[in-house]
Amino acid sequence: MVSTVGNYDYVLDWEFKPSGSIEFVVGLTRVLKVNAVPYTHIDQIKEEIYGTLITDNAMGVSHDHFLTYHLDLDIDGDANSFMKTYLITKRIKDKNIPRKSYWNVEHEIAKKESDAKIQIGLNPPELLVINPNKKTKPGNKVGYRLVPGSTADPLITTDDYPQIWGAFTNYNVCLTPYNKSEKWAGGRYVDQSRGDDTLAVWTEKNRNIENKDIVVWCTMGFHHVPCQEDFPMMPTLSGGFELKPTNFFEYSLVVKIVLPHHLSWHNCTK
Ligand SMILES: [Cu+2]
Repeated sequence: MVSTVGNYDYVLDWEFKPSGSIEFVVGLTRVLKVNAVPYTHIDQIKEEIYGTLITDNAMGVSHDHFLTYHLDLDIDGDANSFMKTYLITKRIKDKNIPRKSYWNVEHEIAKKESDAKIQIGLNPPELLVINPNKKTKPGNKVGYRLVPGSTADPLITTDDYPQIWGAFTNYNVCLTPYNKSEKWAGGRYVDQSRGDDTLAVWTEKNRNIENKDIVVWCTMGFHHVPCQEDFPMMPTLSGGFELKPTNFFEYSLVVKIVLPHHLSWHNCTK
């Protein structure tokens, strides 16, 4: 699928993998937006400019791209929960053990919308949507893990008007209970609004999201400092994220076990 916003084409694609994962990919391409400037060489520039001089009299403007996916997941039914799995470093206190530390996992179920606002950062928890009412044979709750790929945090301040309109980018992942009227993360009219109809405003209601029909909002971001190779036609800049089965299937889907036919070995006595 290709959708065009401004000068760009956004090529949106997704694919089921043999492992049971679902991969989402976005590619950005086409004509770079440029501003006319009087310069033909960077030595002539004595003021602050807001991009890169990419050819004579043309500046590629520094800018952002943010894309939010509205993922109305139903993992083996519509009553789901959002679980954060933290990887925790632990000290070993027993002096008789030569090792000093290990790590283990701690799970936390998000009860309210405020528990599920995620800024990925350097050491994020694993993010899963589980069905707390359905279990596998060993007793694990069935789930799919969201593996964010291209994330970016906004670089302008939260009191700046573009960021009030674009406040859905304040977090890389948000959760809401399903609501038919909440479909567009930036609201229906975006820059013609006062930012009062966005994902950021909806989540301030702090509704219960445990064991409910929930929606995952996954926001991808790209900060784009143009370079000469982007002009005039930009090579594709791509990123994506993945939904990965996690205790959803009873075994690995990439292992295909073929039962052997009966064999008789001439030199075998049994
Ligand atoms: Cu761009």
